[in-house]
Amino acid sequence: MAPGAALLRGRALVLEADILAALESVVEAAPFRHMTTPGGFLMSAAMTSCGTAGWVTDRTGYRYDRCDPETGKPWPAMPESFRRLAREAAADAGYAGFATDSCLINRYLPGARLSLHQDKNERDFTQPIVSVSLGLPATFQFGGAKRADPVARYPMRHGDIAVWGGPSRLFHHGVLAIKDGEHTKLGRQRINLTFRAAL
Ligand code: MD6
Ligand code: FE
Repeated sequence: MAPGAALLRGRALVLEADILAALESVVEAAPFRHMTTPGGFLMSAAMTSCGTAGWVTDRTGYRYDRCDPETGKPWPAMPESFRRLAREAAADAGYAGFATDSCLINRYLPGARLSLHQDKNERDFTQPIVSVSLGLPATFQFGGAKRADPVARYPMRHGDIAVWGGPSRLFHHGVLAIKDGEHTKLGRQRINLTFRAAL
């Protein structure tokens, strides 16, 4: 995709059953919610997290928090299958020893999107981002260091994993509006797992 970035087609499928079962228990403990951006907009993707830290946004800004603001309790623990998939995919992309402490889980219903942004709330930019696509297909946008840089589009299907780090760690990325459809395992939604080393 770019220097330091790789697209691993179907890479999550080896752990598919474990990942889908673990996803269900995480979402039961910390349900999806629509969060508000600092600018006051409701995000069209619903989110939750697991791991030591969860990504949150509200009127005061974007940050990582050890507790779910909805419950005041720690986020659900990172399932072992999640941790393993993130570590193995990162290694495949050239980032051995990726130790994730945070998985942001996004749920996109048809029509939901994510505008072009950088992931820059993490403490350690030497660690990559590992992004797992599940369910309905999506078009992933991957640009450059500057917002105005040219943007390439990649179709992301169930089981595909994008990894970006090193020279592309702070590159802009986003997701175009999800088209309606029905996925055999996940129904009418796209789920994205984004693993980070946050704290
Ligand atoms: C995706 N998600 O859903 C990529 N980044 O394919 C993200 O890049 C992302 O959903 C930061 C915060 C929330 C996100
Ligand atoms: Fe992002």
